[in-house]
Amino acid sequence: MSKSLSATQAIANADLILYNGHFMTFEGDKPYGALNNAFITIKANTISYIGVLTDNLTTAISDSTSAKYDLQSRWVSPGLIDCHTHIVYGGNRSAEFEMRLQGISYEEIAKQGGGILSTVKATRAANHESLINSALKRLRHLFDEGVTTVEIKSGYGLDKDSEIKMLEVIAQLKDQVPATITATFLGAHAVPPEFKDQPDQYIDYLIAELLPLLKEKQLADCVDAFCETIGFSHAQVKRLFQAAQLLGFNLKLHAEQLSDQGGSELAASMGALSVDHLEFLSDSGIAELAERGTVAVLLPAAFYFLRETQLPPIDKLRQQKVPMALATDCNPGSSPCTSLLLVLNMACTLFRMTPEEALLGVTKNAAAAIGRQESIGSLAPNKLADLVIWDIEQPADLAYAIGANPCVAVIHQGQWVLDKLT
Ligand code: DI6
Ligand code: FE
Repeated sequence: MSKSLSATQAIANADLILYNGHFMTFEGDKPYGALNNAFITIKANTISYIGVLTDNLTTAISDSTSAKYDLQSRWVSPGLIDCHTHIVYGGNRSAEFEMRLQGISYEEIAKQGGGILSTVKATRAANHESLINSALKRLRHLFDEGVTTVEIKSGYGLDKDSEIKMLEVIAQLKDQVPATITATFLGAHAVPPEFKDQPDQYIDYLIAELLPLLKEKQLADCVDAFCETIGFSHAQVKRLFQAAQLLGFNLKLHAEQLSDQGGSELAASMGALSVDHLEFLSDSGIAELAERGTVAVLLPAAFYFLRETQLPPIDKLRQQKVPMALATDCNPGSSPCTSLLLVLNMACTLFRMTPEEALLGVTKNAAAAIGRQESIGSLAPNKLADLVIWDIEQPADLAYAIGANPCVAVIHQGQWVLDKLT
């Protein structure tokens, strides 16, 4: 880590200076970590300084030959982070949506071989190119709203070749998008037809055939699973996680979405980065998350789309100071959502989170949910320069408006990747 520069040194050495704006830093004790009438300097891909403007510094900025951008009192936030998506998949599930509108439940559709398994069929049949193209269309919506980091899970292949194909697609996307992508292996998303009624044998297969290969090819950062009656049991997840941990993978878990399986306690006790969904999280689960500092990732768009009624225990998570993150869960079955700004509004409206909690959930806490809190998620010297410029009057506007997109410009690792002003 480089040592911190003085303001005047940083201004003199900067590649880019944004000044005359307000910053949500998510550092320090103020709400949103707000810094008013401030500036930020960027050197290469990194923030070199952020601070309040004084007359002397304003003069230093106007004297400097660095590239400059007058924010004209706009707000700047860290690049938004969507820390839980299944954005790579084949096919389309709107017919299933229509079935649900006729009264057939998500679980019933899954039991009949629809649901996740219908996307598995379509994803297995799709080639790399078509998976990349359909994912890019969805990713563009996220980027257009200021998302600079996206976690993407596999889990619609469920055999060696197709899971590898999905992870290769995710790796290829990394080179094609103006954002950071992280990859998570979700082989234990559903039991594939080849292992029907043999979930233990499928877990054995994942442990023996897939995990070592993924390690060797470096195709995944994290290992995830779906711990649920229609997914995998506590014991099966534990076996998979033990093997994954031995190979050095970070852990995440879909837990307590439709019932309480004790998955959160298991994952937290094993040091998982996050547990996700959590509508049925128990008090002992909350205590374990608090003790381990595990991030609770809440997915209000899935809650909304499945018309769930059991709310995640937000008050208790808040009281126990469990870090809460938010994500789109973008997937074809339970959350066909490509708007992280809409998720902010849903988190406030449906879950009664505050706008500040919601914004922390897509910045600082989302960074922790993917193990990147050292480099992204807040605005501070030595962090990567991932920034969004917003045309808003105050930070809460981002969670308040429905269907608005006040994103004006985006910088990813020091580079302008979107600029709607020019
Ligand atoms: N929980 C979800 O909400 C998604 N996966 C999971 O484990 C749904 C995936 C799908 O229906 O395709
Ligand atoms: Fe999910």
